[in-house]
Amino acid sequence: SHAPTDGATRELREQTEKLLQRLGVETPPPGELSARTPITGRELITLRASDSAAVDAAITRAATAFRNWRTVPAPQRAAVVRRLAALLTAHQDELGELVTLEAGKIGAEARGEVQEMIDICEFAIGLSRQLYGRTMPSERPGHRLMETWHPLGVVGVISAFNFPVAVWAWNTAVALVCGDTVVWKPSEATPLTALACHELLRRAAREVGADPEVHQLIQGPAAIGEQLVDDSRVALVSATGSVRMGQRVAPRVAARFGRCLLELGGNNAAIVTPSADLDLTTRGIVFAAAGTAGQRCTTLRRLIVHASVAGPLLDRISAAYRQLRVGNPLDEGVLVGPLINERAYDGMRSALERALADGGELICGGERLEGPDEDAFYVRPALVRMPAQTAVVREETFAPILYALTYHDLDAAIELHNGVPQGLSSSIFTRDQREAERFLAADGSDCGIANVNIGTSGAEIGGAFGGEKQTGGGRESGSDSWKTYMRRATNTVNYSTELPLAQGIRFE
Ligand code: UN1
Repeated sequence: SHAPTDGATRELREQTEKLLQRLGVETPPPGELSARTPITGRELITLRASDSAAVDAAITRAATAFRNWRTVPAPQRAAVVRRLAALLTAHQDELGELVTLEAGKIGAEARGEVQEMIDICEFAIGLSRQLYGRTMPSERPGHRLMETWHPLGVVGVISAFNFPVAVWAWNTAVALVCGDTVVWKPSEATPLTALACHELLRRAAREVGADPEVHQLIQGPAAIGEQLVDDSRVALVSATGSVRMGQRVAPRVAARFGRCLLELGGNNAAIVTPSADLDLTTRGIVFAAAGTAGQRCTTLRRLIVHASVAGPLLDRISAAYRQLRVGNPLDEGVLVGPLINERAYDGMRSALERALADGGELICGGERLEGPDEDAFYVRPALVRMPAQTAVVREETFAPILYALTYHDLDAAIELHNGVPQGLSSSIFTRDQREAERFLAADGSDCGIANVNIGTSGAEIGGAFGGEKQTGGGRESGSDSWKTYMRRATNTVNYSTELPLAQGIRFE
């Protein structure tokens, strides 16, 4: 009988409706799209998917809004983002709770995700006065040579379930101050947090007298996103998700000479050297590998540990794993919530089977826990010692599996580290400066993010976020990622009465 879960789901439904109301979202009309909670695996509410005409209309509205938005001075555009930050601050707990309900994140991480949104808003507000172009010395007298950054156009944002709101904010806060308008296609698994963000942003725009049409939301399956990918009015497609998704998106955007920003899979590793502080290392590893139930693109998936410290380190990690509370993310003290759905669980199970068939030794975890319902998937994070970096280790399995490999020589460790198709995040734990610097050098980690004495996940918004190889090469969030959201013009201005030609050419 499903009676207990039905009761639990009913409560979660009521909680969801209350949260949506408090976030200013009207209950959407029912439809074919199912908003579920991984806490019980059951449906919360249904809503309508956008059809092809609705997607087209959304792109049209965004393209129309762009014509005016691009002429609004950037510091004035920032007013919308400033107001959004205020609304997010006021609603941090409510939006965080909705993230917990929809994505299954524990409260601290869900609130942290909203914090990341507020942080990127602040970054974007400051950025609005720093969209700097350079001035270069002209080779000609009486001439000025400079570059100007202009708004790019409509940005299509495709985001994933695991960071349902922060990744949207990275893109949207920056795109808006850059003078772009946005059409957002969130993950099918997280339509409600998307509704809430959309509503907060439109409210922010209205409250500061800006055009709310600068942001459009479309909801539904992958085909909806594909329409965005193929529409030549969408100047930039910023897509976060699997390598497979990126492989579908990139050639299609390239075929129409659009711009892509891809943030795809990671298969992040940490090298632990003999001098590492094992207490600090253990804490860093446990958060990075087991946090968010292993469902971050920055999750630590591979451990490359010096043979001399492998025993004590793996002991410490497995002791910590045994203490981890796995369960309902709404409960105080729980550190690991559910997997998003059954497919994620199947992926984990089959990866573990393959790892064991390859000669892997399961040190701890990996088992499914008794959840509130057969539709909910709670697992204990797994630690597996591998004899070699086999095919399954080189793949990204979006679940909490940490593969441990040993090494004797740092060069070989770096080879192993880089010997996967993905290149997002990486860490070295060491107290030896030579080893740390080697890891960060040109012949060290080949990832977009390389850390020393901290884990692979939990990056701050101030740095550029993204990675190399199959991770897709894009950079979002801080640093100079804004340049991807703008177009550059090189300007030569002649303020003399002569017309000297470059390269000393005479044409008379
Ligand atoms: C993601 O998993 O897609 O660095 C983004 C982190 C977070 C962002 C992760 N700040 O783990």
